[in-house]
Formats: sequence, C-alpha cells, structure tokens
Amino acid sequence: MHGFVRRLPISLLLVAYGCSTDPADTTTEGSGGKEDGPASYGGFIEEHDDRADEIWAFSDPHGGIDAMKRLLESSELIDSESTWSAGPVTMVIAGDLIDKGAHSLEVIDLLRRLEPQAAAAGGRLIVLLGNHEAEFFADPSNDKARTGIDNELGREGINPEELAAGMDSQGRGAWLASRPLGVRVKKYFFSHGGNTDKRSVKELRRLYATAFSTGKGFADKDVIGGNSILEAQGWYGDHRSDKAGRENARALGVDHIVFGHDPGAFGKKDQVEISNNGILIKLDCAMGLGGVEGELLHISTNGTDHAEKVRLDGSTEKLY
Ligand SMILES: [Mn+2]
Repeated sequence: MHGFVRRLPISLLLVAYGCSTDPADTTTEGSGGKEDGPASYGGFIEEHDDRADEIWAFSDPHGGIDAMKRLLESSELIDSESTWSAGPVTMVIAGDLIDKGAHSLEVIDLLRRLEPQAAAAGGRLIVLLGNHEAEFFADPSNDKARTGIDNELGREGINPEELAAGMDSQGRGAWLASRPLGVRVKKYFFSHGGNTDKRSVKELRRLYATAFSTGKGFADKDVIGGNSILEAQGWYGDHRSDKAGRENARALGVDHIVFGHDPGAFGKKDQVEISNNGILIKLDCAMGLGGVEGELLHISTNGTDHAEKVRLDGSTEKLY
C-alpha cells in the first residue's frame, strides 16, 4: 500500500478528509460542501435533512462523460452548457467516477463545477466515494487504474502518485479523497456498495475514523475489503426475500438503502431496480462499459414518498 495515506501526515489526511476531533459525534444538519469546513464530512458519513423535497441519484459514471451529460440533460438537471439547472434539489452520485471509460478527469471536473452551482441554487450535490477511487488512493498503479485512469493521466502529463497524494495542481486528488463513504438524506441511505453490516450511522463513523486514524486508511479492510461498504456485493442475501436489507435499514434509521457498484444485483444490468420488499434500490446501470443509456432515480419526499426511474427518453416507471 502506498499513496495518499502513507505519504501525508495523519493530521493533514484528516483535514483533507474533513474529519473532526470527535467524528462520531459531529452532526452535519443543514451543512454540506467543502466550504463548510472539517465538520461537514462528519466522520466519513454525512447526514442531511434538506427541506428540498426532491432527490435525484445515479452511480458509476466510470469515465463516461458523454453518457452522464446526456442523462442529466435529458431530465433538465443540467443545461446544454453543462450548468446546474435542477434548482433546489438534492443529487447523489454513488461513486465510481473513474476507470473503464476514457474521461475520468472530465467526470471529476464537471461534478466539481456543479457542486457550488447546486449550492447557489439552494440545492445540494453529494458525490460519494466508490471502490475504484479508494483503490486508486490505496495504490495509484493498481490493475483497475493501470487499464483505466492512469492512461488518461499519462496523456495529460499528470503523475498518478501526485494525484493520489493530493498534490496535483488542479486539486482533483484532494477533492476526490474527501468524498464521503455514505450519506443519509432523510429516510434514504446512499453508499457505493451498500453494506453497512447492520451498523448505525454513529457506529459507521467510529469504524471509519478508526480505519483512517490507526488503520490502513483507503486500504483498510473496513473501507475496501470484501465485506466493506464500497466492495461487498450480495450482502443482503436473497433480494426477493422480505428480509433483504431490512435489519441494515433499521440500524441506520432509514426506510431505503440505495447503492451502485453491482449492475447485475437484481437481474437487469442496464436499469435502476428495487428489491421485492421495497427497501433496496440498485442504481448501477453499467454505463461505464459504453453502449448503455443509463437511468436516473427520482424521489419525491413531499408528503408520502414516491420514487420512479427516469430513462434517457424522459419516460418513467414508478417504483412506489
Ligand atoms: Mn464499484
């Protein structure tokens, strides 16, 4: 393991990662974005009870800048200049911005631009960490990076080690390294792989604070191991069971767990899908492989919650 974690003093890492002295007890109500300072990441898990009553989400753009722009434009969340036009909504991107597709840097840059635009419109853009990002910080020349973002960095004359150390001139590395591992928005918990292992938000904050203070950081098993929040697949057992994800959601205090990372989780790889019991929502549509349009999740929390998936042609399908 080399890169960001080992190269920087831990105090700097915690600042870069936005960790407070007592991460388990921080709250982030009504705050967000890097300008809010160290407390806003609340020990790697954010919590927001936004007044805005609309949530949009997708995951795993994987360097597919054109597909991502098309999808966001089709629902008028960005305009033809790729400027935020969604108004005061909350948007969550559940990780894996990089690798596979050829335009990881453009994906990062667009999301970095949209973040303050969303805030200025009274909305919020929350970009979460995926396993591809964590693996890059743990080892910027890992196999996924070597066949992915490292090629692009080479073309741009950017040293992968420098980006992973948060030392690149554009500040992309530090921004990417400070993405939270999960976020609760109202009764929804979002993360890349979804496995919280029946922990509460407070327990998760303690777990990741430990992983980054005395553990192996991005390379820690609790961050990137086979059973982790970023990497685990099928952690809910049989997705058709009434029990699927139920105890996990209860421990988090939410009604729904939303995740990416596993396009084939419930069968249809190119669609947003929901488990039979209505608790688990799968976002990943395998857009990174190209030739797939992708879908958005749209949730309305005005009164009784409603959710639908939204396709590129604007057609929708009700989830509940
Ligand atoms: Mn993934």
